[in-house]
Amino acid sequence: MTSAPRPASPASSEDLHKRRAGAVARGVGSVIPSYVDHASGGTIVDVDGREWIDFAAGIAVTNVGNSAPRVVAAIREQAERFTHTCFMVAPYESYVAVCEQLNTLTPGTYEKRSALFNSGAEAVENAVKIARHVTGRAAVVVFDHAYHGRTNLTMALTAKNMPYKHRFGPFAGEIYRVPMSYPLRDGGLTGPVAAANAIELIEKQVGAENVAALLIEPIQGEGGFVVPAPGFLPALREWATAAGVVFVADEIQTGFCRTGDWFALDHEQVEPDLITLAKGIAGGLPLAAVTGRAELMDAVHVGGLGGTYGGNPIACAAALAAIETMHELDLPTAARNIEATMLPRLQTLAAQDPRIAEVRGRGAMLAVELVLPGTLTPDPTTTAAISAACHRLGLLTLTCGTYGNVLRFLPPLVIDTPTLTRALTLLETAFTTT
Ligand code: PLZ
Repeated sequence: MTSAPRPASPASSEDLHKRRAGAVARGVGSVIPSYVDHASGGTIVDVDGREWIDFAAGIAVTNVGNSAPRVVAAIREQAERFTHTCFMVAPYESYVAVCEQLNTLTPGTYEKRSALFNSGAEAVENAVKIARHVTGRAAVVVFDHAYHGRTNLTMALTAKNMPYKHRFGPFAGEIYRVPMSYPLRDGGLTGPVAAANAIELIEKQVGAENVAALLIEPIQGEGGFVVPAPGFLPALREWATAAGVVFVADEIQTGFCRTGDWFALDHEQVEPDLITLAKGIAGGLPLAAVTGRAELMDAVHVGGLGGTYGGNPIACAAALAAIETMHELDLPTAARNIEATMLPRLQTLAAQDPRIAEVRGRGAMLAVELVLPGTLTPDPTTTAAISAACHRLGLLTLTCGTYGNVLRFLPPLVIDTPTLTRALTLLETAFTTT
């Protein structure tokens, strides 16, 4: 799985950081000040020769690892044949093959169609377009703590102001936000009760007959790895069916084996009408998709969906190779094994450290939420300090959450057990020394 070592770049991270300040817009941030030289299935090596254990996977993208052998071979082979013709101009097989794969792999036993795009935000935008077109309705219901992207429509769908929305409005209209099932913070409401509360708000404040789509992350990503109580998603699914509302699952962060199933909805056997996909789909290349019921997807007029680069041939070749790798290495099981290794250690840590209010997540999408001991008051300061301590120790962690108080762990699913175990020891050290 390791890429051939290449000579490190002659520039140091410090040099590159200085060059960056004069070239790259300040609004684009980076978690660490180190610049990458190469990366593999569980580690990143920077230009200074320092190794980092990767608990970010490029924000849940490199599920098959960086430079996975099949992915690299497929990219190389496709790049030599042709790099771009635009599927809307001169189509090619790999686009069709990716759609066939997605139609088979995603939850839902009905006939499906797919369309390919470049980014998660673009997939979400298109899912909303399709739902509005099909229903002739305008309203879109989203949830507290949701994250769906940074474009104008998806900023409106995203909950958190800083850094995503601040002074970037006005935002798209007809977006309505309702409470998410968040067991730690909603008093432990059962899934069906939390769903009934959300549904009541929708019916009273929006009107079911005005709602085109209900859009939800089955486990919230940027919003804090919030896992809804069991029964929440099935109850919303049932209501959407009865109300003629398109149920859209945003599995951009949870998809492609991350949670121990191919998709997070598989866990409660919920079938979406549309599902948005990106991130893990193509082993690191930019590709995204909307997959869904054939009668919804096919309702849009010819030419109504598309884009210059959507389903670029190199990205499609990478996706086919990444999906083959997921099968070959049985990555759903790998994600469950990561959970089996990590969860007991995180729980032991939580039992010893009163700042950890909860350990949660599923598969290789795990997190701890930090509070002031004895309260539920979020503690973003300690969270940032512990994450920074991890970075000093060589463990690349990310934070998330509306309150910035969740430390999340997203290792590549191919990470080997010794590296994973070493990472947990570093994490424990970060907690005991911060
Ligand atoms: N939907 C559920 O997680 C992307 C964004 C990080 P794009 N999440 C990481 C950042 O700060 O920009 C995401 C997601 C869910 C949609 C998206 C958007 O996907 O590929 O970043 O557009």
